[in-house]
Amino acid sequence: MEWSRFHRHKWDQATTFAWKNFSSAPVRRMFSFVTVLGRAALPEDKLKELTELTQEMKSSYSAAKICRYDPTRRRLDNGDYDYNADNDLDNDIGCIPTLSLEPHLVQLMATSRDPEELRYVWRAWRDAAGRPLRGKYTRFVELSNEAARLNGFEDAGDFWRSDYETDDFEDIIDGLWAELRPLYEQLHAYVRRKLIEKYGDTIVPPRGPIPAHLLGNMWAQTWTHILDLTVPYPGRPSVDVTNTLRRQGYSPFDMFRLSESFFISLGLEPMPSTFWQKSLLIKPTDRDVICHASAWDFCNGIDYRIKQCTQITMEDMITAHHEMGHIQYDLQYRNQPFIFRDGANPAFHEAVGDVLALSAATPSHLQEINLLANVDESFENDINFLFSMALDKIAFLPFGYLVDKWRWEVFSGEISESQYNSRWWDLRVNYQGVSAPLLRDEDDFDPGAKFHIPANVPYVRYFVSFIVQFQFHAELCKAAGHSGPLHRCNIYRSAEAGRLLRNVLSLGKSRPWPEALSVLTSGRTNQLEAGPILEYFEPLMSWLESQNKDEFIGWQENEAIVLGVVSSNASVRPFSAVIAALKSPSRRASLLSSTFGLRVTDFETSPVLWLRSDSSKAVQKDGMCLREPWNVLRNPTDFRAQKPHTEFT
Ligand code: D0W
Ligand code: ZN
Repeated sequence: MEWSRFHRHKWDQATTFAWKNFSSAPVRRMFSFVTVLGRAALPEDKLKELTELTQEMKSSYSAAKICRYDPTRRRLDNGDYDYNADNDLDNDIGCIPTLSLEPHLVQLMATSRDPEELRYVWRAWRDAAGRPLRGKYTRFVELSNEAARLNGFEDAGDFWRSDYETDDFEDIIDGLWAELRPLYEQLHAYVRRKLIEKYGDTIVPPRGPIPAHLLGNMWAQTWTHILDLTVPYPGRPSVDVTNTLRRQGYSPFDMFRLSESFFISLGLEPMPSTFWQKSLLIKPTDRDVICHASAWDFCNGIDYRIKQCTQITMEDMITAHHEMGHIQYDLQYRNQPFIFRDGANPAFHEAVGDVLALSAATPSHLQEINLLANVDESFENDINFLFSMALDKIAFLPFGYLVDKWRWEVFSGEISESQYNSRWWDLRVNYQGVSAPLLRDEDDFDPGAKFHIPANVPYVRYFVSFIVQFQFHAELCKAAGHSGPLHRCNIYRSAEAGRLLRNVLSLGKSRPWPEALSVLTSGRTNQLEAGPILEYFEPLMSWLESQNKDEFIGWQENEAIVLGVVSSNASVRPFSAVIAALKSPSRRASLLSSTFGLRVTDFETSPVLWLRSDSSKAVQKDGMCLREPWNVLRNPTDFRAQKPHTEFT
């Protein structure tokens, strides 16, 4: 509040200048940023409401817990869980929800291979985290739009997209996705076949979308945790070093030191001493904290921190690099004027740590730091490595795109409140080719079960980051004198690569991002390009195509399998959309007719059945540097100082 008054005061002052006529371009640029007020443009009561609403959604999400899976409960005659039983809450009787997303559910989704258990966890999380937020989100959308319009934007989505300073941003990312979709479809088809080998074609449809609970991740956003089920050439040294990290007794602290050493090897900045004193790297046991990893710039040139409930896994080791990349960027632009202390665009901020991790995760680097035994550079080992990278970098792309596609449409009103969930699933099916493993309806709010929705963090930055980080990788590799295939490049210890990266990062937001790209590429391009990521994965693309010769590429929505949902005695709440409920058209038709009283012909004409119900850094980032820096300083509980290292022994 105090901050927004201050911000508005600055804004009042700034707007009195005829700044558009100033001769100095950097100063004009400063004014163009300062004169956007954001949510502080709202009248005070609404500003308060919006701030509290976001806070409530975020803490509600972060506090969500579910019950342990109990295979003895609530089953139908056919052995299925009775998800649609009236007595939904029975599941909570005699059970205190104790499992939290981090670490329990993350780990369950990653390691369980029991489809019933996975489906239970998948559903319970959405019941606990998503559903309760629906009403709040509706109001949140209204207020966000109001704030955006007061700033002269069409709606909040328009406001968010303005971060990218280009008029045709949506066309650009649409074009990038079109270039990458063929690779995604090949990966999807291959993984689907492997899942059929594991779970059978009554659970995974050979020509349909993949059920979203089987991909090793709560949101099916990255698929690295099903590497064991899908690895191209089994019986070779695994490129997942989780076990080695544990065997070698790595602590969270060690993982961050490891990450730091990569930055230092490039001649970049070490973490300042306050970082090691004040970061929170282990989940505390005495209080609830927001476990979702984050990196913080306290904007005083001294205080930089990471908060991460670190587990000893390869995934968290990569995340450590990711978060430290944010801090490195913060450090690189700390001498810029206050208003330019930000990423060239939000995707650049997301890319820095990942760029280093592209090198750090190569088998040759993992050998160099003793996490992997000798791996020869055979074709099979290369494919295994590229495949594991694709489960991360390629699998993520459609999700990275659709989260904001959904929000943009919500903000613009194209998706109305009564369609929140069904339109979410339209996008999930169309872009990712995944389907809900059980009936969803408009009481559900599945988008809300993903952190960035309640926390109101824009998401398309990650989509763009996953593409631009390969542009960075290619250019830094060139600077490092790498020759040979791009996926084998490791820029460790390259002062030249470090210098180039520093040149780009130290600009902060002082120049429009195309100019930063120009610096990166020595003038070759100033555009986002899919070329480098496609080049990186080219050997895998060829391999997948040869493996998928007999596969159906893509997915048909009407082939989706939703198991254990429609039962003759199920009481079905009002819902707005069902995608083909059972696999066999005849069984489906008879069940639908017995359950819903629909005639079979309703179904035959359209295999996709739509039943309409009648009833039916951003905030945080700005919070630190631009909006409410004192807020956090007033509440230091999240960051209680921790004694480095001793906690780990
Ligand atoms: C910040 N943001 C948190 C956390 C969690 C990154 C995330 C996405 C993704 C796979 C004060 C403040 C910002 C940073 C800043 C956020 C993570 C794990 C990794 C997408 C998926 C992947 C990389 C990304 C997800 C982040 N600071 N990731 O807010 O300075 O702007 O801390 O949410 O490999 O869905 O998990 O981006 O660091
Ligand atoms: Zn990030």
